[in-house]
Amino acid sequence: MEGLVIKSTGSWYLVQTQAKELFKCKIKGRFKTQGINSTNPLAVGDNVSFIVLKEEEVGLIKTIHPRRNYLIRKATKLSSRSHIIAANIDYAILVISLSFPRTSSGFIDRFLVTAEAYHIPSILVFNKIDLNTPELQLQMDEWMEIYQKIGYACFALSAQTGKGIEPFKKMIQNKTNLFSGHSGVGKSAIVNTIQPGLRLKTADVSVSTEKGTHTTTFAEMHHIDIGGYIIDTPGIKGFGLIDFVPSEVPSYFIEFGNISQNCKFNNCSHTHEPNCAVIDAVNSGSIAQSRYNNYLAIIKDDYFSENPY
Ligand SMILES: Nc1nc2c(ncn2[C@@H]2O[C@H](COP(=O)(O)OP(=O)(O)O)[C@@H](O)[C@H]2O)c(=O)[nH]1
Ligand SMILES: [Mg+2]
Ligand SMILES: [Zn+2]
Repeated sequence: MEGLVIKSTGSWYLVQTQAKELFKCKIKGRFKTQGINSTNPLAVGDNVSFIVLKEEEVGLIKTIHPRRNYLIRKATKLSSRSHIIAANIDYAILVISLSFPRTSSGFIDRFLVTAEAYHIPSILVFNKIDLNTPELQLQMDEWMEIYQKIGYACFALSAQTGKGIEPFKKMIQNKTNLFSGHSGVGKSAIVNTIQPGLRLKTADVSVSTEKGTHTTTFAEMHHIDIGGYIIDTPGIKGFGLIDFVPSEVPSYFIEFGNISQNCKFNNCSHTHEPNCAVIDAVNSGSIAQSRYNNYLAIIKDDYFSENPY
């Protein structure tokens, strides 16, 4: 049988079939997981083949299908092993508010860069538009223009009044969605307009870098009535910058891509080099100044000073 892992406890898995039947399953023996040195072989979102033997209560997972993407954490700070949080995520959704708490463009860009590194498409949701002053409205319009222009889907809505919710619902319908954002931006409120009664245990994102040890908790996927799932990640502080090397960062600023092919040096860091096409594009306005500033801030992060360019 074929199914989707919707819950993982570490020792057993809840697998849902196309027909929405649920099976408790286990794994037997060692599992090959695409060369990842992970503490857990399977995560929510994995598609698996399994068998259910006659008179057995528990199914047996035989194979895991290749993943489109996955979200991963180091098992502990110093560990070389990782913990896979979820796989095959359709959308990483960042909920933003401009009023209170205020989400910065630096935070948005760190999120987007991380999602690119994970190969997870992301969506920006500007919530609390009912609280927008003319000034905040102007700021929001500017940001939406920047991000839409480079290809990110943006939604402006209010979980409070319901304004703007419908197009967003259409977008995430029949998809597997992960919500992130600072505490208080309205993640729970939005999820509640989509699926009343669903209470996420998701930890709020308060910092953009990962420090300290991580609690190993297991994610869960909740089916939503409009179709699709919302991934709940208890104890996991949303996205943080993962271990990518600084030289990869430009490729995660998606609008740098084609432009940087015209840089004089093919390993251009777009910081100080002569004839840098990215810097030229910033000066001519085709790359947003805020994006470039956030790029500089990211490559200058503590993490990268230990792993220089
Ligand atoms: N005015 C207004 N308040 C909102 C909106 N969305 C959420 N809130 C309020 O913001 C606070 C935090 O929302 P919550 O959903 O708990 O945020 P979370 O921490 O991201 O889950 C609550 O008091 C909500 O009632 C909105 O669109 N407009
Ligand atoms: Mg909440
Ligand atoms: Zn350059």
